[in-house]
Amino acid sequence: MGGPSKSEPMTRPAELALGGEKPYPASGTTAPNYMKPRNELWGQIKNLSWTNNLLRNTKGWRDCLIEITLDGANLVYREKKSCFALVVLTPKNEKDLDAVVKLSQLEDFEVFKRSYGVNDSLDVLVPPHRRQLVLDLADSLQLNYTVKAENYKLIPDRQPRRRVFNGFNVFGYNSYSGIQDFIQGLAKKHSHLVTVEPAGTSYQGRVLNLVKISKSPQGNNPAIFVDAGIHAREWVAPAMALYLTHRLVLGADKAEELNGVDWYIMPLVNPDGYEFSRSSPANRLWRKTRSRSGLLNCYGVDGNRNYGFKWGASGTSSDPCNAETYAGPRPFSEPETAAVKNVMEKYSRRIKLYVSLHAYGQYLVYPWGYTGEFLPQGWERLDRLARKVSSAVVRAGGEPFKATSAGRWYAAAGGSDDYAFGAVGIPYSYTMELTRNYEFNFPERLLASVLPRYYEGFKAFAAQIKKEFGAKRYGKGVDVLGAGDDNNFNDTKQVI
Ligand code: 0X9
Ligand code: ZN
Repeated sequence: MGGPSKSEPMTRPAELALGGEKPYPASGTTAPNYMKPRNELWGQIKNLSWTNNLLRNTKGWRDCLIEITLDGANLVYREKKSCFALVVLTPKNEKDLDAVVKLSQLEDFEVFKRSYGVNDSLDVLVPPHRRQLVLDLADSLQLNYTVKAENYKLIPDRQPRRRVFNGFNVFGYNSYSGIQDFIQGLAKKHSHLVTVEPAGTSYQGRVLNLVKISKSPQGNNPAIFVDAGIHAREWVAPAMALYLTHRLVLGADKAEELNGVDWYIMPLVNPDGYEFSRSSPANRLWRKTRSRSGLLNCYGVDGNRNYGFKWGASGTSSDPCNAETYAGPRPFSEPETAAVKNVMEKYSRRIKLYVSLHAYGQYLVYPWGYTGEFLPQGWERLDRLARKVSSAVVRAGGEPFKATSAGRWYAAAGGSDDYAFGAVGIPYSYTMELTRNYEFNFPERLLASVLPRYYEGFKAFAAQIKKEFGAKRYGKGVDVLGAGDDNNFNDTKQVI
């Protein structure tokens, strides 16, 4: 049940016929599931990985199904109009939550966002031929769900451009080259304040730039390191990193957040994936890097599973061809994550705060990410600062963040936040998931209202770093947890 029917075309000939592209299975192969008992439905879903593999490996799979038929000896394929549905399931109690967590572990659809708890939704993108099955399952589990979009729209709405710089819009989604021009332009114009350092090269050869903003030529200040865009489709993240850069530089005269604190910003960690996600609506939801897996014709590693701290311990996949969370062949296999690691290590003595920008859901999470069972020693500090930042954003008119450990939301190892905290010893480390509605398609026209609100959060971050690690505190024997200290022992049992 649920697998491909015998009349379906074979994979191999189709691959050849399509010049290496693997085909979609024909639709309509799944029998209706009305009133099926719960266990049988779970069983069906688990058996579907064969079809799922095909779907995920096919170019444009998220766009629309392609129907393949045999016409004599030839394979004929055509696009169908039935597209993917965005299904939002909201647990109303602990029992629902259990079911939702279980459902999110299945592989037959793409999880956009996991649920953190009661009243926080699980968002999944469901292919047309699996929609009925998923909805039946939700019904049988008595889950509250909505089909938010019947045909999920992949094209973001675009706005007339308000240009503040050559080819670059500070409240827009910019190209890699536009971003490069902007950064280089800033460094040229504000050379006393901004330096651009090449920190590595992406798999496809794009330069990974690190922007340093500092008022202190001696370079003794505590530092904040912000990166963005490790996940290609999360466009609002690099937009925020660049807005942060813009504000720090343009407001440098008055900005308290630059007095006594240095900033290192890597605005686009995964430019290959980013450009791929910009290349066509069918590629809009690309998440990973673009490295090619050894012998296989499969692409990409989830950069946020590729860091070398508890690598592969939880929430990752080892299948390069079939998962959004493939951890890579080994830790730091990706030049992009190796570049971030090198920055962390090079400036480890001074970096007191690391923030990795992502989307979406309005979460501000801290280590551990690899486990939901334990919290690190001193987690209260991390939690307190997260709440301060959230309050600052709320005061500016923004939405609050859910502050928690990443692992309590869902456990996933190999994240940059755990590496910064656990391996490098950076005392404050966060993953910040920007925006809540619109999934990955946060409209460009709304950037002008949300980015300045988030900036207030960064002011709160800076204030804390200054207070705790600022110049006056050095030399007085103040006992603070500094970089190089090992944050990886004396874990505290998770208190939920
Ligand atoms: O799963 C992730 O990598 C992050 N969420 S996202 O939707 N942007 O993909 C959360 C990472 C939290 N940190 C760790 N699990 N270490
Ligand atoms: Zn992300």
